[in-house]
Amino acid sequence: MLDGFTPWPKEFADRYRERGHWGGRTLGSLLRQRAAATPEAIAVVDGDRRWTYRDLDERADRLAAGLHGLGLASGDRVLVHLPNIAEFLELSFALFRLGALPVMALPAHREAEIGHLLALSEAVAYVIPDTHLGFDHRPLARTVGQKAPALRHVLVAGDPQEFTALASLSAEPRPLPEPDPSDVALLLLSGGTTGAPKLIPRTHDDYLYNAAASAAVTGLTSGTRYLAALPVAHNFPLACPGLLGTLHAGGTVVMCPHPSPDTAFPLIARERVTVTALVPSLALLWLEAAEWADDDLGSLELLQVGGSRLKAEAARRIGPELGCRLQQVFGMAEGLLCYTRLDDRDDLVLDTQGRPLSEDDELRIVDAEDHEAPDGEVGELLVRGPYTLRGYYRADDHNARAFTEDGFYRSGDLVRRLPSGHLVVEGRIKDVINRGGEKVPVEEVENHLLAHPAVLDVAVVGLPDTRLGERSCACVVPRGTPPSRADLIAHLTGRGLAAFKLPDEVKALGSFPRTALGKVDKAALIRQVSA
Ligand code: OOB
Repeated sequence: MLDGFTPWPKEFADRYRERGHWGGRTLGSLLRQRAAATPEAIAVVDGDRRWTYRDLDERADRLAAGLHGLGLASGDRVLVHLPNIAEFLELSFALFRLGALPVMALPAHREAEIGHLLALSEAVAYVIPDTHLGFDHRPLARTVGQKAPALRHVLVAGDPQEFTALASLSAEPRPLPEPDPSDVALLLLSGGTTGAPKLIPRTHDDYLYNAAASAAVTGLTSGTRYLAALPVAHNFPLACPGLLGTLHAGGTVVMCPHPSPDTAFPLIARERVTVTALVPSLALLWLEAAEWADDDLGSLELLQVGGSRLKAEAARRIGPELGCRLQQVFGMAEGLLCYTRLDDRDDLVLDTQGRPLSEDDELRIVDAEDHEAPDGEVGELLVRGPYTLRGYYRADDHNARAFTEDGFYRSGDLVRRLPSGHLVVEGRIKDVINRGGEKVPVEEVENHLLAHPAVLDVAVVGLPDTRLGERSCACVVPRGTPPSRADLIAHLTGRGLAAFKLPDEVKALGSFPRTALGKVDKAALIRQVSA
């Protein structure tokens, strides 16, 4: 068992097996079985390349053999820093079969994050593209490589220069021992918007369940054509249900190099995409673009939106303007996933962030003293279950704070539960501005501001203030002429908002700083507007 991994206690593991959640299969076998069932079906489309299930299966075997020949072994970590290209799947399955663990870095990561991840994981190999969206990854590999004593190989998808070409590693398949399904299969990154990312161990058993159960609630079939628009190393497009869920269902993954409408819309039309996943800011951008774009989006049946709170104003526009159904997803790389269901009433789909995926997800909603909050009240969400971690990788001190004694993960999310079991995410523990003692609920103010015709996107932040402690600042990306503060105040007052919730300041910006996944980076935004 991987050192630095916290397994589930035996009685929980036994229960998850008895209940059929953990099937005792590896992620590598998922592809093996699909390739046996429908070898000629298209598994992945990347530009002009179309790989069948047989192609992908064989490529994964050949690469696994090549990596083995290079000296990579079960339990080794490999930092994967690839964009949305077919090689991502080939490599991931090769590593799953070898029992080596991909560490899923995001394309936007640079020297600080990559250096940190190499040190924390002690990865023996680092896999990069030659260039991606104008950024040459080889100089980055040179720089970080000097400070990573455990690193032995830099593997490059494309022109390797002095490094090793990924394509050169293809070798005659060799028998490899099957990894233990209860052992760690990959390491995901925590999605916090502050601090250095932590590593989240996900086992074959738990991640396969994550993908398969997600594919079921999302209604994926062999006819599914999933557009991978968000960076595929992230949990949402990777397994919620994403790439792995689509392959599990026997569908086709369409790799999208960039999530902008210019790139995504023509691909949706050409490949007859049926489902995709976006973060709210991108969903807004797609809504804007759909007004003038003439690409045929008629094949799109379902748009999943998650990662941060989708404001009701935006949620309402998705059905009519994109011509597809909306599914809200509230998830975390740590595990728990909540989905609105395909047959949920409209008000639940528009106004909630869904209900837990598994009947064995155990949720507690607690007040500041860890006491159960009264029914329907907002509190912090604590969770444990068949696909929620019991500890971050190599993080004993942090784990002592991030988990309760009995193994619940403290999500830091403030939620409220409806009688139907659906959750409404009201913010983060810290996403409240304390304005001289009055608590300004950030999400609520943002939602009202978004309804203003001149507001394309908005983020409300607290800035240090000598008098109030914190004052509120509404950062606005305008649609056309920026609205004045007086405009917005009149709008908010007109909607009946309490005076203390009115922004003390308004700043118009061209765009917001974003995290690697595309969430608004509020820490960076605060630095930017207070500079
Ligand atoms: C997803 O995963 P992470 O790990 O990048 O971020 C998790 C955090 C959650 O704890 C919550 O604070 C926030 O992102 N979040 C949402 C949300 N979905 C995630 N907040 C409000 N509304 C939502 N719908 O972001 C992620 C992982 C799997 C599927 C979907 C998203």
